[in-house]
Amino acid sequence: MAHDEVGGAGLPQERRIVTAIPGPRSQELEARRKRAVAPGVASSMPAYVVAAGGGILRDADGNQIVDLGSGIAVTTVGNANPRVVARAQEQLAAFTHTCFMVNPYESYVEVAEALNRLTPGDHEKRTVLLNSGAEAVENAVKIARVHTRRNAVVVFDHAYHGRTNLTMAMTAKAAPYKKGFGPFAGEIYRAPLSYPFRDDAAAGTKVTGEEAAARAITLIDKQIGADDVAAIVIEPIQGEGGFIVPAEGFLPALVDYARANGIVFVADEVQTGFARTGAMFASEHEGIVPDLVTTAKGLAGGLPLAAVTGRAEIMDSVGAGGLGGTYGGNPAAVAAALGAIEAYEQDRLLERAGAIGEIIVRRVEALQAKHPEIGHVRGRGAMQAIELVQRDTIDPHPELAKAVAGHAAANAVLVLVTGTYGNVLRFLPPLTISDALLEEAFDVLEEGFAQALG
Ligand code: PLZ
Repeated sequence: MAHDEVGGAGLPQERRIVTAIPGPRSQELEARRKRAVAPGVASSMPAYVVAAGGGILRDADGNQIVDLGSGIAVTTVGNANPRVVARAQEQLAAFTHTCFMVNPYESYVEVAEALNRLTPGDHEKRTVLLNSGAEAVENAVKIARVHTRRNAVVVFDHAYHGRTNLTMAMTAKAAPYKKGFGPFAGEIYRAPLSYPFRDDAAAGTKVTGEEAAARAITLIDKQIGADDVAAIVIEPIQGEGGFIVPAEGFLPALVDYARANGIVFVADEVQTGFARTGAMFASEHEGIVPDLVTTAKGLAGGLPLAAVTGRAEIMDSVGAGGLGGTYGGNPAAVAAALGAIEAYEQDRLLERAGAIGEIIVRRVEALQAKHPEIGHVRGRGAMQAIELVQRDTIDPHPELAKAVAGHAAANAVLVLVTGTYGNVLRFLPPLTISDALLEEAFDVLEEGFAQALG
């Protein structure tokens, strides 16, 4: 392998366009994929990756793509981060699996201890390890139901919690996540979110977080009854929904309501967790202390691992054997998590997320001054997005999002489109991206806007 094909920290940090993207080798692979892989699994950018690290994805044709997606908020510590790779490799050579439910191992306990220490609140906590974000959310609901002996679960407009049967019911958007996949799990109730951009436009005035919370709480009281609610589950900043940051005060009001009514408050930090927002967890920005926190994505630097962490008295409600799964807390994944956690704590990544956020906001605000189609700039730290609208309205402009993302992809910049209306471009690079690459990526996006809007 040539030196510059080595991934991780060794990959040269430059954007390179060697062929059209996707190039001939990627196209060949794409043709094979069409015959072999179920079409239900789609890819944003069909450039096949051979190595990645820093802020770069290198494809099978030698193109080097600037990564503004982090594999959807996973490679926050950088792809193939040396701390992650070294720990996982060492573990793989020692043993690959025992099943924690058969024979335990220390590294699982260490990750649980770290999560208990790092998640918001200094109360006594326990953790269970799982494989995916959806599985973590499912388990949080199981735990809340056993603890409260209640059934109802409150979720929000624009929410994303996963693709399994229970979490599909909790996810808001029908196509492509739910359409045709029912019947869905029962006892899931959807409340209105605080969505400042659209709330304020609809009301013609600023809707406060407290007002938005009152709207949700009225619905819960009138349509479910607080006494029947096991859990309120919410992403502190919605991810797939379009990086929607609720108005200040919304989350604290919901937490107060949950606490006053014996409802378990679950923060789904699967996408927001681990330094992404400039704090270890997004809940911290509003000083809320959730009863349970679900994590995954950034937790293990790319290996599949997820967790539910929460108050000991809630977690202890489930008896032995009630939680688990064959692979939950797999040895290689927990070793990787220990490497990733070490990186979060020792490589000043919280600070880096803040600095990346400042660059992104500066660039997109300059763009917004030129293009009023950028209706809203929002986010925290290295989790930023722009919502695109038809000029002088709040009508979504998904075609513009697609055109700009398409221009970026053709020019070796990966940017992910999201949001209920498909009109949000989100920027969530690995925290190991250089300032120079980030600026260059925004030069490309700027061209994309100029080209699409003339
Ligand atoms: N909760 C808040 O963001 C995963 C999904 C992409 P899994 N988001 C990306 C897609 O199209 O499948 C997510 C999330 C929040 C839960 C999940 C689910 O996590 O690890 O994908 O199951």
